[in-house]
Amino acid sequence: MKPEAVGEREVTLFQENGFLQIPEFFSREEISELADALDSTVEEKRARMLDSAGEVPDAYNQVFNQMVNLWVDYDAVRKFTFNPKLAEVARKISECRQVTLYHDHALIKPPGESSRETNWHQDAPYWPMEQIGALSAWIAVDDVTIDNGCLQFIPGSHRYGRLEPVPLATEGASVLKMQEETGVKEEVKPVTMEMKAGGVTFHHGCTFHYATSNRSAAPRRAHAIIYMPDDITYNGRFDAGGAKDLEVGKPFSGSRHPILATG
Ligand SMILES: O=C(O)CCC(=O)C(=O)O
Repeated sequence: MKPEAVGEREVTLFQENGFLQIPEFFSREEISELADALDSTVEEKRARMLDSAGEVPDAYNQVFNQMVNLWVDYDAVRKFTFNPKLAEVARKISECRQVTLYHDHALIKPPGESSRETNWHQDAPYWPMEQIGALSAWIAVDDVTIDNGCLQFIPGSHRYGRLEPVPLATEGASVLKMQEETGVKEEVKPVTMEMKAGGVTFHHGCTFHYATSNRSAAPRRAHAIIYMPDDITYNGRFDAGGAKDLEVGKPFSGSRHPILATG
């Protein structure tokens, strides 16, 4: 589907389900450019991070290797993070005037025996935002299937609002289990987002989502961008976008949080 064709039907789907899939958003040529960019930048950034901050816990790396804010240092990735069509779809489906970047991140799920599932979770509990409403675009850089860890969503789960964070490095932790323990009977009908490289899914920050471990022989590469609709303000917690000058209660702004689309 061409991004320009996103209209009322897709807006309604996103508002009702909390996610939207757009196959073939990027062409084969575009996605191989992003794949090359991720391959080189992720390695270089990892080496720099290890020098300055030490190792990320193994359990977390078995879920995925996450590289945040690649756009800041790498123009080849920035081109995708700032892609105006992607940002415009995020703006349209979240029905807002403009969207601002929170951060981008490469999410590489390693293959093999030690690969681990991405626990059922919501994103919003990890973000330093007063309001909910922020959303992610998740770009499949490889073909993704149930075997290598495509995303799965629970339709309508964004209506539960923001719950407690789920530890992603703890095996078996799950927002679904948490819901059960508090007496909420969730009708669990996950929808599986298999797609070819170049496809994109958008999900609301409160939508329950999950990915199996990567049982293939190659890494599962994805690049995700988090967008904040206009009314989102900073709540004072750690800003993974890297801004040092945000004011509590004020909208995210400044060079680390550029506006990516305006209606
Ligand atoms: O890539 C994954 O396995 C999980 C991605 C995710 O949780 C997200 O983009 O919010």
